[in-house]
Amino acid sequence: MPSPDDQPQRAILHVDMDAFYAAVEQRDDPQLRGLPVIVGGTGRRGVVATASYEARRFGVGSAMPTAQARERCPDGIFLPPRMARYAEVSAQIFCIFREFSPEVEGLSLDEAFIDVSASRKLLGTPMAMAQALKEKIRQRCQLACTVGVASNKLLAKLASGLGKPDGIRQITADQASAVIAVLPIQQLWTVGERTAERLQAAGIHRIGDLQQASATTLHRLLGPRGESLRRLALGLDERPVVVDREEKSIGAEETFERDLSSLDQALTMLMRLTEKAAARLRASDHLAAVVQLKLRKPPFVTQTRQRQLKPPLADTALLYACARELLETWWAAQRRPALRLLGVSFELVGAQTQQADLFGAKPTSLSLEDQINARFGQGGLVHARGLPAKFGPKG
Ligand code: TTP
Ligand code: MG
Repeated sequence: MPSPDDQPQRAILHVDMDAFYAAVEQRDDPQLRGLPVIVGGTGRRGVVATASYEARRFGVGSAMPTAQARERCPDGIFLPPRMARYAEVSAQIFCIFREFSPEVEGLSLDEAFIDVSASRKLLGTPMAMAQALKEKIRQRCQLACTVGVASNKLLAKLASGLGKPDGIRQITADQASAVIAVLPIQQLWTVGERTAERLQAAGIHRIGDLQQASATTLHRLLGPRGESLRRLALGLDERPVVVDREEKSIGAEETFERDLSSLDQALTMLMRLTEKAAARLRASDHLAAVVQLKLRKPPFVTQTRQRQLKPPLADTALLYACARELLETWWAAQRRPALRLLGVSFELVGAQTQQADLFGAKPTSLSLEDQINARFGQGGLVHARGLPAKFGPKG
């Protein structure tokens, strides 16, 4: 088998929308253009999802508590996220990505790798494609993005980071190790917080320090991973662009203004979340193979509990029964049980294969419950458990 080095160089684009949620808000409401717009949780414990570049000048950024963002940017315009709208715009930009190649790997709503190696004959150089892609997104969606251009995913992503905002940045293979040497090690793919701490303790702060470190040092610090990290530091990365897998999980979660401290409250919330997630599960024509709970207790400890479902299913009552058992077991094991956040999610398997329609009739994936909810809005028909205590059953 020829080594990757013998193969013709690949051409990979990494596209990332600029200040995505905030940019969509500014596009939809022209009065917001040019203003510091901050999208995120607006409640007491809200966290910033993103800030427009105007707001970033005040030091506001993703993951910052909203309260702190208000202090830094008192004249900011604070908006709650409109996820459905961002998902819609995301679908539009992904359609544009696929005009350049079918090899698109989405990383989030606003970010993807595109392997355009085979498109060069038809569409020109990778730089020309990056230019055309930006132009199409600007014309059709009135949004700005940044494109990184390189011969692998690692460099393409670092390139887009360097080109932000509203830019195109190419890192060629021969410039690679010099260009990325100055970047902090945290920007290198696979370097998380713990690895970074270990490396920093040994005086390795920048990617350049990693390039210089001896194989023995890296092996001592990171074991066999040391060598693969050194290759990444040199800008070498053979990972293929993996065309989008299907959605793997569906869920719903909520952060509470005040911690939930009674089991009854928690179960009511659990029913509501299960109902929401189960409706989405059935609409997507999938069954749940695993139920997972996400439990965050004060101050900020997040745990998960899960159970496999055999056979996989999509019935709200059965999913709730399973989720309820998980919650009750968790609750009983806590010294002072309280929840700051509760989430329920399902790992998916395709439904069609599981529910073959023997008679050739068009299968309807929506239960009566979902059809009523689709017709009258979510919440038209809910299980009594999910209603406020006044309406719901006891226990
Ligand atoms: P990013 O691409 O990381 O950020 P961005 O698009 O807002 O800004 P830029 O790329 O120009 O730096 O994330 C995309 C969206 O994901 C962002 O608009 C909001 C959301 N998001 C969160 O909700 N929480 C986070 O902590 C981050 C980083 C992003
Ligand atoms: Mg972005």
